[in-house]
Amino acid sequence: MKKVILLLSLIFLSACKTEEKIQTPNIIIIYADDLGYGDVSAYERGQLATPNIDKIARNGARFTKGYASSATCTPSRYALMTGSYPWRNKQAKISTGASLIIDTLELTLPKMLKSLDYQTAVVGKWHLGLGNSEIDYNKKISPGPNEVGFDYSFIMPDTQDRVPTVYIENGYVVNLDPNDPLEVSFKNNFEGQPTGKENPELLTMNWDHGHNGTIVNGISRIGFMKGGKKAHWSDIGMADEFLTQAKNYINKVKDSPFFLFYSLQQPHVPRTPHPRFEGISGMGPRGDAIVEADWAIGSLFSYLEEKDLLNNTLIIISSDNGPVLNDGYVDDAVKKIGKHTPWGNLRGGKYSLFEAGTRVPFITYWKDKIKPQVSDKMVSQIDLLNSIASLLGSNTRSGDGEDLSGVFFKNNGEGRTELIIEAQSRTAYKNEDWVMIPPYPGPAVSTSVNIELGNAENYQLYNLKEDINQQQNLAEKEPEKLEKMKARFEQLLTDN
Ligand code: NG6
Ligand code: CA
Repeated sequence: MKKVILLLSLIFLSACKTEEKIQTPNIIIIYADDLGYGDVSAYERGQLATPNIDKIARNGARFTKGYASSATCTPSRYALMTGSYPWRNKQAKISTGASLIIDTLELTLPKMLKSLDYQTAVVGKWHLGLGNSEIDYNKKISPGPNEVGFDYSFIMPDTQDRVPTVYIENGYVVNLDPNDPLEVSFKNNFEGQPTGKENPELLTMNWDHGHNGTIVNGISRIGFMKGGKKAHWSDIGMADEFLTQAKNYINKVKDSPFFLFYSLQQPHVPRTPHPRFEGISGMGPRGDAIVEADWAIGSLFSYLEEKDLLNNTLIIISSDNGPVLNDGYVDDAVKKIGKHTPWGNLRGGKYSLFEAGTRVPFITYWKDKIKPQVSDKMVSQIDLLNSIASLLGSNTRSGDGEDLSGVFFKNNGEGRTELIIEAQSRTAYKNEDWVMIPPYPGPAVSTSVNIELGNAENYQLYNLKEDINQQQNLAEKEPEKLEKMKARFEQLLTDN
């Protein structure tokens, strides 16, 4: 009898072990664009309601110290995709058109997942560059997402405020009529093409700074563009388009494990929520666009439920950088903000080395696997590659990421002790509750966007535990701490 019990328990144990080993959940990273720490109501800091994100947050792990690598989009995306610090790559700056900034030989999250037989796709904003130097949009555009690990791509190439205003599917401009070739330039206008600068009477949304190039759908953009009329996207239809593409992809590949990078354009400028969301937030288009994004996330979640995929799908929600109100268009974001605080209780915003630049909403959800929890462990998007690899039993690791699979997916373990954050090529160093910002030239406040950038003549040192809003510079009071942090920071910057 004892032998039988022993045998049975051995079988049971090995079954458990095997089960643990072969976990291959679908993985969906939902990545918002410029969504602030206080924009998600689960963070209990602002006035907006995001019930769908909240539902996922309440039933998963919600991180209060979750960081994007950078305070702007391209470098954060680079870090998320490669697990490498963006300041190591000189090209990892806000990208405009050419070229692809991920080397096709570089390790990426989708490549790692492909090695484990995942199907991989990106739907939505790309903004990691395309092609090599010049792009001919009338031919296959390569290299791009498909050359760095994605089996399928349906993307907005850069940002909603940049030309070309077309979608690209697996390297080809969608709906392009060969008789109406698409030409793009970031230097000169094409003859006879109206611009926001010269033809403000054609605009339905006024520009405030920059953004006065070619007009598409009544909105002038960064850069110039001619032709390709049939291919122009509908700004108000963008959320629906990305959602439909995401669902179609899931439906197509649902029988094998898949990775979907669902990269939303909201609430980046120009904010163009579908008319059914217009006025819904009372905060103008920025608030409405966030409500629209929240709706899209809810719709995707329901779709997973409907297709019986929810049990086996790991969902990660975050944002590429902190919030900004006026990012170049006059759209009521400032006027109608009321008591809402997109930056939560943090200082700064997009472009800033202060906390609100990089500390963003960060949620992991896996039904019945991740227990509901609010975690104050320090985590960064740069860690997702290594952590997902570890969860799936892969030995692949990037150089700069940490394996935080416990913290992210198992409600256990420790977070990071240190992290370098970046904002427009400037870097700062965090260690536990401390953050040290080196001196940088340049304005303390960017007047165009009205955000404190973190620039100062002297070193800044803050203790976030006691001073989350970074009001007390302790650099003079704590010289030893400052020196220690400076030394470690220098060491990290020079180590490879
Ligand atoms: C800036 C744009 C800003 C936005 C940003 C990129 C101007 C004056 N400002 O250069 O509007 O497009 O680039 O944002 O052109 S990000 O979230 O994609 O990094
Ligand atoms: Ca962004």
